[in-house]
Amino acid sequence: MRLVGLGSQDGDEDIMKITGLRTAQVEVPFERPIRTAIHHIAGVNCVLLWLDTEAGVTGEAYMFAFGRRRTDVLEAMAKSLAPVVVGREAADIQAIWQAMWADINFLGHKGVSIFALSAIDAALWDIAGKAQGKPVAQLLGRMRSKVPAYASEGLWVSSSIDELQAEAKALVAKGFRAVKMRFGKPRFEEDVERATAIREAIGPKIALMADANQGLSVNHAIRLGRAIEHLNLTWFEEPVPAYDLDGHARIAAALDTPIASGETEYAVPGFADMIERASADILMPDLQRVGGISEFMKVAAMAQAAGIPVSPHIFTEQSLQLCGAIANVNYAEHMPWFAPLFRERMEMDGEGNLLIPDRPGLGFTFDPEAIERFRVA
Ligand code: SMN
Ligand code: MG
Repeated sequence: MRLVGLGSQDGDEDIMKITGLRTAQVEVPFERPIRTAIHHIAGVNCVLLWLDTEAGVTGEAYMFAFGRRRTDVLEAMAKSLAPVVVGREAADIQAIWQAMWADINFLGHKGVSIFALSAIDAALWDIAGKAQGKPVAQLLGRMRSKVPAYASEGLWVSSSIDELQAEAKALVAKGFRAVKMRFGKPRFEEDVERATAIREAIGPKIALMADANQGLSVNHAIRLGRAIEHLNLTWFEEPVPAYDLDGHARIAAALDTPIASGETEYAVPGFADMIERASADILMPDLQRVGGISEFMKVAAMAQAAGIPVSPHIFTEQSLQLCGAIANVNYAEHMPWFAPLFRERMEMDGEGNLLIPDRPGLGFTFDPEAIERFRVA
């Protein structure tokens, strides 16, 4: 096998052509259904994506959504990009990214088209790492070997106050030093009560975040935010609809608690707008909406220039490589929903940090048995 270089070191000779793009759909059920301010969900549907190369190195990535109808659309979008990608040199990641960006212009640079572009970009970085036998974090330039993690797998709107306290304590007992709850009860006083109960259960030293999943109005969010300032939340996430950047900015200006947002934003132009309008104190790019590994690094650099930390939204396994390379990361989000798909397991140290794998590529590979078990026809 020839190693792929970051340019063709042997002149113009192609060294590793992409020979095919394959997809499969899987559905991974939750142990029990959950509720946020805007979701009622029982599992995640994923489109797994493989890019094959002539050298036999395969890049892997995935997209996800809630429900099969949506993943059908994502899968079709990814397949529509195959002609732009197949036949090209796998190391030409930036060139392929730009070709995809140009190709999706008619559908637009937000939404489904970016999901597919993002997964292909992530698979290309996986190929680059696997071909060189290096983790993606090392290709990007390593910053750290572990990252503080917050537990995102519990504290849903569907839990009672007793359940919230028990869940929060269980997460701390598992080793987390930070936990995220969800807001979204109709009366803001109820969310105050729930946050107070969790703070009481975990004590003052464990970090507490809260996510309203775009479910509130600006006034509701400001009232709620003022009533919980003393609980010392690490952040208050997506208080209002993600597109309401001015609403976010008004809330951020009114509160001392940092406002986090960005999981529903797309690519450099979207994040440039967020930064320009001071709509968040913390940016949370999501690997499948930001434009893959390549665009994530650009957004992180823009945030760094503006003095803003970033915290990757879910995609925990793959985003660990980004956490390994981005200076201004504050926390990784620990979400175990997708763990059953992979052969490798996420690992924590004894101090609430996730370890950044130093396996080649993105460091997590699809488990063929799991794919068969979860496959949807
Ligand atoms: C969230 C939303 C949708 C899917 C997973 C998680 C939530 C979060 O907003 O930030 O964890
Ligand atoms: Mg969120």
